[in-house]
Amino acid sequence: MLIAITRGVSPAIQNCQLTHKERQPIDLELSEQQHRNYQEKLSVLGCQVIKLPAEPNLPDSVFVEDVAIVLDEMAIITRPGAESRRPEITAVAEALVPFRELARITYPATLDGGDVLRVGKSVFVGISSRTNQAGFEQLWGLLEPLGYSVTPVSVSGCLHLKSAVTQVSVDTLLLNRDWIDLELFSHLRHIAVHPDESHAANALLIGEKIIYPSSYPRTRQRLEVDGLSLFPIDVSELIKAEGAVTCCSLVFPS
Ligand code: CIR
Repeated sequence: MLIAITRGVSPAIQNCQLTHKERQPIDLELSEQQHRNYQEKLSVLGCQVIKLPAEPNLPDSVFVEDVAIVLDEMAIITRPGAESRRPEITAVAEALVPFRELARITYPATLDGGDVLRVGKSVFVGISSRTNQAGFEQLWGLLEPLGYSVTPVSVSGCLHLKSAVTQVSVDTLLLNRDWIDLELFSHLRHIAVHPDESHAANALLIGEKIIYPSSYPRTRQRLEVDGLSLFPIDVSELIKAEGAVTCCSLVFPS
């Protein structure tokens, strides 16, 4: 059984962190509806969805991916790079206690889960405006003894590593070549985002199905031509908050 931890959209989402996007009005009701649709998709794809309550004082707290990394062996509670996001860890850590032993990233390290891409036993860690070298080193210290290879990846031009590259099948990555050094991923197949859709590399793989934003039809076509099975979803309001589909859940086997 797969578990998916999610958290409701904060009524304060309008005050979210933004790094590469201009602030635009976010329709709260619509964002809540889109988020419910997202939870529904997770459920249809076989996840038991845990729905944490919205946090009125934590604008970015719907983006639970950034506060934990869940592996078979343990869950690692991060220390998010944006100070305003650090209180987000409390409720997610509590929700993870029944499932995993917890480890923690601590000062002076910063690490956002959006910067951590795991492909089998290979873990890639974006060094970004949110994740620092100490964050990489602490994660390496936890995972290397468990047999993972842990590789730093320089991220520029986008918020997180997973804004630039995500996994769409057991051996295939979806990526934006302008934001990522292809060399590091040369052992895997690649599908590039359509040049008109720079933000289209964030896809959420659940088993062999992909939850994918409907905002990127040209890249979607590339994925479908490759034989991949897509579940499109409108997350336009969450995209305005610089989020996408991986960031709204933590999915892991129970
Ligand atoms: C932030 O800047 O932290 C949020 N507004 C967006 C976080 C999105 N997280 C993710 O893609 N993993």
